[in-house]
Amino acid sequence: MTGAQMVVQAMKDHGVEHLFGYPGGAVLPIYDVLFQQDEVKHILVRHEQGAGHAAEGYARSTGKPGVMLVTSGPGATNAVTPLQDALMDSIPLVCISGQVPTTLIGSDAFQECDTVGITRPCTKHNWLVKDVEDLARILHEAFYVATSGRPGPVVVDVPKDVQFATGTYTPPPSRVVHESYRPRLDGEIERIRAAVAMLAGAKKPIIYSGGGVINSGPEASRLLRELAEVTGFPVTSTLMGLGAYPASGKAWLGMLGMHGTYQANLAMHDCDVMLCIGARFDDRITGRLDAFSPNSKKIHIDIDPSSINKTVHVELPIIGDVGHVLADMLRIWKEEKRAVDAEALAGWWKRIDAWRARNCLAYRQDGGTIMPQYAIQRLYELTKHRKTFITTEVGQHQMWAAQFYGFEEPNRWMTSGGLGTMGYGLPAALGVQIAHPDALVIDIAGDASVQMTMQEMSAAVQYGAPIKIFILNNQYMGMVRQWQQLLHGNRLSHSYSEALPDFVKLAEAFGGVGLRCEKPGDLDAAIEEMITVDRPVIFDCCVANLANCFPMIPSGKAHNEMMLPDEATDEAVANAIDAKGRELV
Ligand SMILES: Cc1cc2nc3c(=O)[nH]c(=O)nc-3n(C[C@H](O)[C@H](O)[C@H](O)COP(=O)(O)OP(=O)(O)OC[C@H]3O[C@@H](n4cnc5c(N)ncnc54)[C@H](O)[C@@H]3O)c2cc1C
Ligand SMILES: Cc1ncc(C[n+]2csc(CCOP(=O)(O)OP(=O)(O)O)c2C)c(N)n1
Repeated sequence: MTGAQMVVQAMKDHGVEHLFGYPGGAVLPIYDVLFQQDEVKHILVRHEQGAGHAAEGYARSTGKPGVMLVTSGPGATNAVTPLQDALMDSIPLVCISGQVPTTLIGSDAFQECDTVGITRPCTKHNWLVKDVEDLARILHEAFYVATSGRPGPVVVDVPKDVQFATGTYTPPPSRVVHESYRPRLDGEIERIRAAVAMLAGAKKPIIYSGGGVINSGPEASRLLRELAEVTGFPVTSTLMGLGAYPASGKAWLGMLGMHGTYQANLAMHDCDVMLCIGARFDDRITGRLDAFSPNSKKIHIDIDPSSINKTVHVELPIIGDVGHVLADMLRIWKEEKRAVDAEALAGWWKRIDAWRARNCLAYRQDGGTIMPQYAIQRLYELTKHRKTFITTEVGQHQMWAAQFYGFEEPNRWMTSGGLGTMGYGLPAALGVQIAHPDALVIDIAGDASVQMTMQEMSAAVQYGAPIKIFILNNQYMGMVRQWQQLLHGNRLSHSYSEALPDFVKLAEAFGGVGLRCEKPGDLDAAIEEMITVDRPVIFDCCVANLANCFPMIPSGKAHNEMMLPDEATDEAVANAIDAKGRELV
């Protein structure tokens, strides 16, 4: 086989049905092989960043690896953002890049860049293939590394002469045993036993779950629900873990962290035993580290040993896969006939309910302007009975989506958490829709973010992917404006979205459908119309310009120093002045 044929054969052997890519000189041999087969379907994006985010959406919504193909030089450098995004959010991504011929490497050849050098810090692992005889082994290893243990992105850089060369293709081994990389799945039983004892003795427990539960697969979510049921413990989750425990579940406290709920953050602050499941104590969660949950003993289940004690010291680490560890934990709980301290737990729930009564997500929908929170609530009510997937861009809309859209199942929520990449949501929606052609796929967007990868509307139209881009249009980089208002003396430096395009006309120019809604009373009908249109839609939802997203823990502050809606500085909002000296109301 030629190297190019091996690349495509390996994809088939690893069950790849869709590939997101963009051609160029250094990958033409691979494109030629793709042309001559129809098992692997190639989705032509409009920018390599779009290929990466589409592959991420595809991966997150299916549990399978996302695959992308890019050319050398600018193709590879355009892939850097999604690679780093996937690294931070633990998404399995296999990126095949073309490279200049081996004889030209290092000569400043046309479209040459040091792809392995550039992508080394933003991949879990990467390879430059110098000999066609190594190619099959490396491709199989790449799929293994991307999908096993803590998932992540990998790059296989294939010079053009290696794509033309012929060699022997070996199919993937039935079981990969890697010399040095062997992630541990089962947790140490004695530690799990100790964790069970700690949980049974808890008086003010909390379950803090994260993206690792989603990564582990649907069985892990089922076990999390069972653990919450068996113990009656309250559950909160990070942004990345939403849906693993249902938003309608009786133990649900809402998301925690910077824009998390009052009850979730105060319960984290005051708990005596914290069970962290597949989460990584991110700084949006901990706030001021020395004030983070000062009186609790912490148990941390994580597949990646480097996540343990990275920022927060834990008393009881358990290294292993969430699904495996929770199965053992529940088995031991039952075998040992463990029971919770019911009286203490009832008292703890009473306190939590008092915090909940603070109604921290309250907002007022009166007057003729659509409040962004109301728009998400209506979107949720009108789509919750369907098979709906939500992606987002980055900003206030992302946080309102996390707060007001109720996720009942895992793998339905795709957002850029770690890197916070504006421009993620539209291509991610394309990837999700390609994987789930019959589902309703909505990108909850901001007017600024959506312009970063808007060109992928063209790909959506080409592939008949009827994604819905639901823009909360506040004419601002709202999240930036919010920080400027609250933390930078109200100086709104360059956060006003000047010269916005007419999103309705833009949708039409792409061959999609454009809808606009300006009044709360028209919202339901407009959303219904968006849902029923079987084409890509851009929905321009004009919302209150100066609404802020609360609760908010300003960075570097402690959980109990949260800002709540009615404590917001109304004066600051009223006296806002933008970079051009305009007064804003
Ligand atoms: C504007 C903005 C605001 C934000 N505000 C918030 C906020 O208010 N609240 C919030 O929660 N986040 C917020 N985030 C997201 C935040 O930055 C982090 O991305 C997020 O908190 C990390 O989630 P996580 O801890 O679940 O970790 P992930 O990044 O999902 O990492 C998963 C962890 O689980 C482990 N793991 C992976 N697979 C397995 C497995 N199979 N078994 C066991 N362990 C596994 C990994 O090793 C890792 O440690 C915000 C982001 C943005 C852009
Ligand atoms: C690529 C990139 N550049 C800059 C930022 C910093 N940033 C975070 S939120 C935000 C504003 C987002 O505005 P918009 O998309 O309109 O959403 P809103 O906050 O108004 O809902 C910016 C600039 C980022 N996250 N990503």
